[in-house]
Amino acid sequence: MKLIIAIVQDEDVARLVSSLMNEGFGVTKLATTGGFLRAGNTTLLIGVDDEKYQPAMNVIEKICKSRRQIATSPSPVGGSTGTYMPYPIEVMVGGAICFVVQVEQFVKF
Ligand code: 2BA
Repeated sequence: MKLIIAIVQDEDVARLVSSLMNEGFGVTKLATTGGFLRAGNTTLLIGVDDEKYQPAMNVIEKICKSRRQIATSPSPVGGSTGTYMPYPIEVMVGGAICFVVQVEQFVKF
């Protein structure tokens, strides 16, 4: 069994969760925040049997789009004594960032 930890943009979540559920996958949704943009995103935990791993990844790949986002530059970490001038930056976010880990044990009580 594998656990897919997928960080996706909020815009893609409704369609992605529906598609995964329709195909019989179990999904847990967490509200998360990106460290760079400090904007909301969503992390999905999807536990899958090994033979269902690739079909699940195919659904994620099909639905999650990459998008350009204009954001204000994050404020410097660590504080500063001078004046800080935020400036707009463009970044390409997504489609989805996926971490895949082998599950040692799956127990349901
Ligand atoms: P954020 O950290 O808010 O990053 C949003 C987007 O900003 C990233 O998109 C990337 O294009 C850009 N970015 C991130 N760090 C940057 C930096 N130091 N300098 C310049 N640009 C930077 P994605 O790569 O698609 O990442 C989307 C979200 O996935 C991230 O949101 C973060 O929440 C998560 N993520 C990405 N890589 C991760 C990692 N290695 N570990 C944990 N979470 C990660």
